[in-house]
Amino acid sequence: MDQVTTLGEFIIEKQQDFPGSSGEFSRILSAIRLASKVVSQQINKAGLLTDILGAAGSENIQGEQQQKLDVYANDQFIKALRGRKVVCGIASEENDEFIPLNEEGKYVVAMDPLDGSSNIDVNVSVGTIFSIYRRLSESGTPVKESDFLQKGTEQLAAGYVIYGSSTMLVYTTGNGVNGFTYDPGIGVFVLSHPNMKTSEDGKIYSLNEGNFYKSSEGIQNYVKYAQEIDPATNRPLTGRYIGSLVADFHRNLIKGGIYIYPATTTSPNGKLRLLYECNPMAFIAEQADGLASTGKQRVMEVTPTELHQRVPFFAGSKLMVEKAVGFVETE
Ligand code: AHM
Ligand code: MG
Repeated sequence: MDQVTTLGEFIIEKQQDFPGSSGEFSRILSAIRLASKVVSQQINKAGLLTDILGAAGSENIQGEQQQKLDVYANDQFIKALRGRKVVCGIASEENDEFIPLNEEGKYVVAMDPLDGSSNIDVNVSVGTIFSIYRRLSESGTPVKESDFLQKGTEQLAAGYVIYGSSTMLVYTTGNGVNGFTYDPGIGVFVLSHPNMKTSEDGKIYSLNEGNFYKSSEGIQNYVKYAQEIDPATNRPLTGRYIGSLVADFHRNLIKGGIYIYPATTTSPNGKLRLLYECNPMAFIAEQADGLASTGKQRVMEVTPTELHQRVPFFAGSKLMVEKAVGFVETE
C-alpha cells in the first residue's frame, strides 16, 4: 500500500496547534470521526432498511418532520461526544434546547447531524455539519446558552461530512482546509484533499430558483444576471442545486461557485441556521480563500441571539460572493 495519512494520524500530528488542550480537542475530532463512520454505514444501507427510512413521526423545533435517520445520526453524534467527556454541551438542529454533557468539559459543539435529510429517501447526498467552540463559562459549572451564542469568528474548528458517492470529512482548525475520504474496506478516513482552496471566481450558481418570486428584487436581478450570456465565455453561468447544503457547497468548493439561500417573503431570514449550518460553512469557505456573507455582513461576525437563529447565506468563490452581495447589500 502507498504511504497514506489517515485522519487519526493527522489529528495527532496537528495536536500541537492547540497548546494547553492536552489532547482534549483531538478527542472531540475523534468522536466526530467515529460517529460519522457509523452514520455513513447506516446511510449506505438505508435503501435496504425499510424500517429506518422515512419519517420518525416527531417534529423538530422548526416544525419540520424529523426523518428517522436524522434521529439516528443525532443519537450517534451525541453518544460519541458524551463518551469523550471533554464536551460540556451540544446544540443540535434536532433538539429544541441545548444538551448539557460533562460539566468539567471545556468545549461546546453545535451541529446539524444530518442535513438535507429529505434527500435520503431518493438516494441523494446528505451531510453532517459541526462547529466547536471553547466554552465561556467556568468549567465545573453547568453549561449555559451563552456558551453557544458566540460569533463564528470564535470557532476553534468546523467541518462537514458528506455522505455522497464516497464519504468525505472536510474540516478546518483555522490553518487551511483538509479533506479525508473514507475507505470502507479498511475503515479509515485517508487524507485525499490536502490544503483545499476554492477558485477566486467560478461558473456555478446554486439556489432554489423556485423561490424567484418570493425573493427580493436584488436576488431576482442576480438570477437574471447569472442567466445572461457572458460575452467572455459566450455562455451563462451554470445552475446546479441539489437541495443538500453540504453537497452543493462541497461541489462549489472544488469546482468554483456560489451557494445562496436568500431571505424570502415567507422566510425573511432565509432558511439556514447560523450556529450549525452557516458559521461552520463560512469558516471553511474563508479558510479555502472564499467568502461567506449574509448579504449585509460577514457571516462569522453576526452576534447570535438564539440557538436556532437563521440568516441569509451567500458562500463560495470570492468574486462570485462579492458580485451577488452587490445586488442585495443596499436593500
Ligand atoms: P434541513 O436542515 O431541514 O435539511 O434543511 C436544510 C436544507 C439544506 O441542506 C438545503 O440547502 C436547503 O435546506 C434546501 O432548502 P429548499 O428546499 O428550501 O431549497
Ligand atoms: Mg440542516
